[in-house]
Amino acid sequence: MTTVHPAWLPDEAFAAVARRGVGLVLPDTATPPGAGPGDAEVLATLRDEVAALGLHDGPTGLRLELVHREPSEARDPLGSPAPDSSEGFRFRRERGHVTVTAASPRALLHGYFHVVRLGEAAFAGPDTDGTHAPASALRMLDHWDNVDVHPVMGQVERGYAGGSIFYADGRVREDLSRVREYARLLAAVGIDRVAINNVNVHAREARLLTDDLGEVARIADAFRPYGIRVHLSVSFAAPMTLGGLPTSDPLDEGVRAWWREAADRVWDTIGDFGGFVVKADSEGQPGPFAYGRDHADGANMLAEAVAPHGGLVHWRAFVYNHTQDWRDRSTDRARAAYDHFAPLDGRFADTVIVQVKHGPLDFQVREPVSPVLAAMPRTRLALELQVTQEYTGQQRHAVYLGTAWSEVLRWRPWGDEGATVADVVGPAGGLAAVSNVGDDRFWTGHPLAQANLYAYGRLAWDPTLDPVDVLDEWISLTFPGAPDALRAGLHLLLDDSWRTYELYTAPLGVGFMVRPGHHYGPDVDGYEYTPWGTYHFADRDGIGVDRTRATGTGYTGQYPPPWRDVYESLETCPDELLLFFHHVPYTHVLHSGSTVIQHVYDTHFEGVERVERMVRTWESVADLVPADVALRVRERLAEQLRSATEWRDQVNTYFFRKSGIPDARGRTIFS
Ligand code: BDP
Repeated sequence: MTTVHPAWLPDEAFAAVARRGVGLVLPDTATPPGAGPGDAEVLATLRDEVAALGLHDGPTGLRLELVHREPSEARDPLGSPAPDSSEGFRFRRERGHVTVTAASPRALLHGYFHVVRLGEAAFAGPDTDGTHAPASALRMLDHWDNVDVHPVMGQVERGYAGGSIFYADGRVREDLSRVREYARLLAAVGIDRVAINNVNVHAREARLLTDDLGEVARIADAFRPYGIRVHLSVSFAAPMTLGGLPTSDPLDEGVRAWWREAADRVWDTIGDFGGFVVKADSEGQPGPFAYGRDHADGANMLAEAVAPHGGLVHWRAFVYNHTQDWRDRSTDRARAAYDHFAPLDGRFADTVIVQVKHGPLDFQVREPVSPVLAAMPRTRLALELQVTQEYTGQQRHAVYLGTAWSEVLRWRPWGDEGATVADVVGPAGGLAAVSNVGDDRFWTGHPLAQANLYAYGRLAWDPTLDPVDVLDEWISLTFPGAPDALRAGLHLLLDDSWRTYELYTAPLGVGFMVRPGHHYGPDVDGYEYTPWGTYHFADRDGIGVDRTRATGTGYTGQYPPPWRDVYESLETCPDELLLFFHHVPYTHVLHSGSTVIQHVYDTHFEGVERVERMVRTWESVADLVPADVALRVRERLAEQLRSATEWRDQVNTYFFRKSGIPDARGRTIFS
C-alpha cells in the first residue's frame, strides 16, 4: 500500500504536547471507570499515544486524568453540567500546566485530541478552564462503499477518492491498518460512528449481515480503539433475499423473528455494534409500501430487534417517487419526505433516528432547509449532509462546505426567536454525512477536500463554531508552521469557494442542470424530461418552480411561520432561493436590483473569474506545501477552471437562447 498523507495528524501537530510531556493518570482500580465495550481498547490507545510522544523528564505539561464516576453519584465528577459526560471532559490550566479530566476513556481521548488540536494555544491561549461536550451523541459518517465493484457506480457510489478503504477483490481487506489510521483521524475530530456499506444494498453487500459478519467484526476491531462504533446498511428485503422467507412484511411474525435473530447474531459477534441504516422505498430499494405498511411500521420492526442490544436504527427520510411522469405537474418531489414522514411523528420507537437530508431535494449547492426538520418534535432526528461532493464538483473542484453546513445548522425554522436546526437534532438525534474518503493517498482525492471531512467532525461536535475558524484550525494542523502567506492563500482560495461554485452552476436555487447519471458538469436540460422529478420549467418567458400555496405545488405550506410566508411571497423570498420557489420572467427584478437574466450572466462571468483567481492564488503559495500536494491541487484547479468555463458558457448560452435578451455589458455569449 502506498504511503498515505497524514492529513491533519502529521507528527508536527503533536509538537507542543511532545515538548512538554504527557502523563496519564488512572484511578487505582483494576477496571477503568464506567468500563463499557471498547473502554479497555481506548485506554490502550491513550497509552500508545502518550508513549509515542516519548519519555519526558520532570513534571508533565499535560496531565490526562481518568476519574471515577459512580452510578449513584449525584454530582457530576467533572464539576459542571455536561450534556453527556460519558463524552465530555474538563480542561484546566494553571501556571502553564494543563489537566484534562474525564469520566470515561473515550471522553479522555476527546480531551487529548482537543489539546493536540489547540497546540501551543492549549498551554498559553486565553482558555484556562472549561467543560467541553458534544452537542449530540450521534456524529456519524456513512460510507457508500460496495464490496464488489458495481458496474455503473464503481466501488464507492459517488466516491471521488479511489476505491474503498474497507474492501478489495470482493471481500474485506486483509490489511486494515489504513482503516485504523482513518479511525484515528476521525477520533481526532470527534466522529463516533461509521456505517461501512452503501445504502443501496446489493446482493453481495447484503451478506455482510450474515455470512460475512466475521469480516465486519474485523472492521469493528479497527475502529474500536478510537471509540468508534460500526453500523451496517441493511436491505428491507433481507428476510426474503437472505432468509428465504416468502415476505418482508414488517407486521409478519416470521419476519420480525428473522430480524430479531439477525440482530442477536450481530451483537453476539460484535458486542458494541452501533445499529442499522435503512434506505427503504427509495430509488428502487425495497420497503414497507409493498405491504401497505408505512415507514413507522418498517422502522419499529427493526427497532424491536435492536433495542435489547442498545442499538439504533437510522431510517432515512429520503423517500420519493423516482418514476414520475414529467408531464404531470401535480407531483412535486420536494414535498415527498414531509408528506411521508410528518404524519408519522410520535409513532417511531425511541431507538429510531429518522435521518433527513438537509434539503428537500438532493444535496444541491443551494436548497432551502428541509421542512421535515421542523415537523417532527416527537421523533429523534438526524441531519444528513454530503461530505462527498457529488453535486459540488466531485472533489475536482475546491469547494469548502463548512460554510454551507453552518448555514443549515444555524437556520431557525420558527424565525429569529426560535430554535436552530442544531438545537432540533441534538442531543436526542445528531448528524450523519456521506464520507468523501477512499483509498487515494490524499484520502479525499483533492487534498483540500480534507478540510470538509475535518469541518464535518468539528461542526457535528459543536455546531456553533465559525466555519472559517474551523478551516483555520485545519490549515494549522495540516500544514504545520504554515507561513502567513500560505494561511492567507488557503483562506483566499477556500473561504468563499462554496459561493463561487454556486455562482458558475445552476442559478438562484433552481438546482440540477447536471449531466444525468454521474452528475458532473453542466447539462441544462439533462433532467428536464426524465422521471426523476427535478425540473426547472424554463421556457421562452421564464424559469423556476412554482411551489407556492397560491398557484403552485403548495410546498411552502410545509414550513411553519414565518418561512411559509417569507417563501410564498415574491416580495420576501430570498434571491438565492427564488427559482426554487417561484416561476418568474427573465426580466423579474431581484432584491439585488438586477434582473434574473442579468444576474445569470453576471454570476457566471464572475464565477469563472474567481476560479482564475484561485488558480493564481495557488501558484503563489504552491511552493510552500509538499510537492505532491502542490501538483495534485494544481491539476485539480486546472480541471475546475475548464469545468467552470463550460458551465458558464452552457448556462449563459441556454438563457440567452431561451430569453433572447443580450448581456447588458456586452460580454461574449455564444449563440
Ligand atoms: C443521490 C445519489 C444516489 C444515492 C442517493 C441516496 O445520486 O447515488 O443513492 O442520493 O442518498 O444523491 O440514497
